[in-house]
Amino acid sequence: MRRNHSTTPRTPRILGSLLLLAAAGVFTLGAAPAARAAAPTPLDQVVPAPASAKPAGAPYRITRATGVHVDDSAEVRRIGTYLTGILRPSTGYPLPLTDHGTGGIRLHLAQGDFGAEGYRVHSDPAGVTITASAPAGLFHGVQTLRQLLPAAVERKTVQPGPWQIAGGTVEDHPRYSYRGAMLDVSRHFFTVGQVKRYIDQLALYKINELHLHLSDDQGWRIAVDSWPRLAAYGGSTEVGGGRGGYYTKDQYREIVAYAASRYLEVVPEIDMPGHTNAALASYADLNCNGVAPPLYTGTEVGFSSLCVPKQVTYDFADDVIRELAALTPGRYLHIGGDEAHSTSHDDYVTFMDRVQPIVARYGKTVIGWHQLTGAHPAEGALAQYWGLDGTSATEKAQVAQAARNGTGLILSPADRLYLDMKYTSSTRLGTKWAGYVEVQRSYDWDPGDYLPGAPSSSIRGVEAPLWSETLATSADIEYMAFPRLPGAAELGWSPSATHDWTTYKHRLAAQAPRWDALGITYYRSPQVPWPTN
Ligand code: TNX
Repeated sequence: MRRNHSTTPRTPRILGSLLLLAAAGVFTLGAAPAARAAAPTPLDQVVPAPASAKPAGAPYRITRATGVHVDDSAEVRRIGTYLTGILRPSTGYPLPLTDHGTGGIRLHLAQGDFGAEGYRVHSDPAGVTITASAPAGLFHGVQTLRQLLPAAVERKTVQPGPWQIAGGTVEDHPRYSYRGAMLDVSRHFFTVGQVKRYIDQLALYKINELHLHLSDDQGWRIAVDSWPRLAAYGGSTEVGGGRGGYYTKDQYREIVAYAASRYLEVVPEIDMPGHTNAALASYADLNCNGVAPPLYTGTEVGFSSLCVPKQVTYDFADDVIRELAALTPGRYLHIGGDEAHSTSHDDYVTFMDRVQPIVARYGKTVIGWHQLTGAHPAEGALAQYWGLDGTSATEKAQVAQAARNGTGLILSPADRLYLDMKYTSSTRLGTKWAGYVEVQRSYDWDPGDYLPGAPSSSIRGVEAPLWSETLATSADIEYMAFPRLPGAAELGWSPSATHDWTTYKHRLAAQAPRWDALGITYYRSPQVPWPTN
């Protein structure tokens, strides 16, 4: 009591000050988050990190009066339409698209030092201008603009705003020209709609190559007119015995066109000479013993091989590659070449020596999994490295030697970038043959000095493959891809000087509300400081 007595006289003064502070908004819980939400996203808080971000002056604010001004060009107008397609539903503003006018949002092609994919975003109170020397650069600039706006911009119904873009200038261009993601549509088939959904997610992080693994033991997924049973029969199942499926040529063209509208090149893969049970089951003649095996719905690898001595094998390869090349505006055709455990080494070399020239004959550049470096990679071919820390020094040296001889490399280390690896022992989906790959491990390495002895000029970029033995839905795809995919994108795009896990994890965390708004399922890794509301 006595103690209480002695403090009593002070209480009213303290209470009074507390009330004053509260009135000033300092302790009012509702006011502080609202004030934070209104601050525009700093220019450098984008994934992948931009090459340069210089804040300056006051922000631009998109309002009901804002217009979107595009150059008088069909392609720039299309990018403007894409942008207004994102902004109109959530802002509720009309955002008219015009090929004249000043202020507001402007997309502009100009001569300059931007390269094929670089861009500049300049923002001040009068407007935001995205400038690039090629449409792909404008498109990437639009992705940056998206990320500088509040996450609610991604929603499909009218949101409160305000819609501010921090003042200053972002100047940006990619570190590597090849920034890929692979989707295995063979082990489980994914529909055109599911592939488009993934394409949209890739575009948000400036990925520019979509590698489609179109054939494997468990399913053939692309119509080939000259060998119709490949799709009709070989495509009729998948891992676990589901119905499978395949793309008609028109559906495949639709995927290619949709990817192109998001500035992604599609890299089709027909995996050969192993991983071919679906083809061998469809045509008895392709088998050395002339007997077609049954369709396969398990997950073992390495048991199938095309028949290397038979001429029909090369007639088949020629037909398939010709028809696929005709569907492919892109530069590359991936011929697989991994895990050919049922093909002798000599046969493997013979096969690759005969098939690579077919790819060239139809105007495409070969990509193969890195086992191709154990044969004779064609001039200009790229090898996709999918080894891991534990890969033997001999195998790494073979890849590095090929790189010194001119073979370009795409890096997909399985213990870093395989999106199908489980995050931890309790991840429900995925596999673990390359170990568990948490978000930090996936991000924390440098493609530039990764493979000993490979010249840095041989590194064309990175790719994050997603194998689908355990994945059947878009939610499954997303749970494995997010949050690792944005890290892969950053490895491919951002200068190594910006590469830093301790700052990246905060930028990554800030993407989560955007994924929520887009309905993207993701793994809430304990390594990432996710926002709590
Ligand atoms: C290895 S990576 C494979 C695939 C599997 C994958 C599962 C590569 C070139 N071959 O056949 O789907 O592991 O992670």
